[in-house]
Amino acid sequence: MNPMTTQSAQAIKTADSQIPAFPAELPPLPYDAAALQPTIDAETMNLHHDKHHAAYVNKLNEALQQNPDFQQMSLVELLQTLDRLPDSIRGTVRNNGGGHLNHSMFWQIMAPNAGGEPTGEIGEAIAQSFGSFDQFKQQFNQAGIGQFGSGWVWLVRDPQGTLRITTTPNQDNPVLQGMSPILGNDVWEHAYYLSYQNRRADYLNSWWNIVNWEVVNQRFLASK
Ligand code: MN3
Repeated sequence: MNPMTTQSAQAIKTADSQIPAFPAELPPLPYDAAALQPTIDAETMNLHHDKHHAAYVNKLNEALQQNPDFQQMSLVELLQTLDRLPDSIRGTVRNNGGGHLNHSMFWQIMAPNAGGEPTGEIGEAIAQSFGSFDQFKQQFNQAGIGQFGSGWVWLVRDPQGTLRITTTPNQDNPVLQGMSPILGNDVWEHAYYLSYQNRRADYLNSWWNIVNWEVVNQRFLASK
């Protein structure tokens, strides 16, 4: 048993624990593709959801099709026990299972007519942990800018219950490190390039205008 096994097998509390690994299903967007304009344009939303997320779902299903032993697990469980998977599908499951989990959260934590100051318990927790919402945003945006290449920037709850800002490469989800994702922004170029080109910082800054704090607060409560 390698040292990662003990850590990765530790059950974590997360709002995403009900998402099945198999069959993976593409959840519909909870709003119109144009609803998040001007922060995210409709073409980006359509490509991002209908092509990118759909591809993660399809590739995850293909990988698990021939591996019935892993079809009954939740997606979070599966990603927390990657070391049990056959070598032939481990990388595919990590990338596409992570992609499916990440994007399933992403659509939900955004909404039209949203943004503003965080409300509920998460608002208090952010102020307590980071000094203020503005300081939190600055640190989060800096981390997003600093993520080299494709990846995600996150607000997570660590196993000790502390709120932290982290980044992950590719489609890795914080559950791989035993952390519970509260909120995450996609900094792959496919998330912003049509409207923002290379200006990732502008995208990160604008994104706060569409964050659905009600859902983020529910995710925070579910992580406790
Ligand atoms: Mn994406």
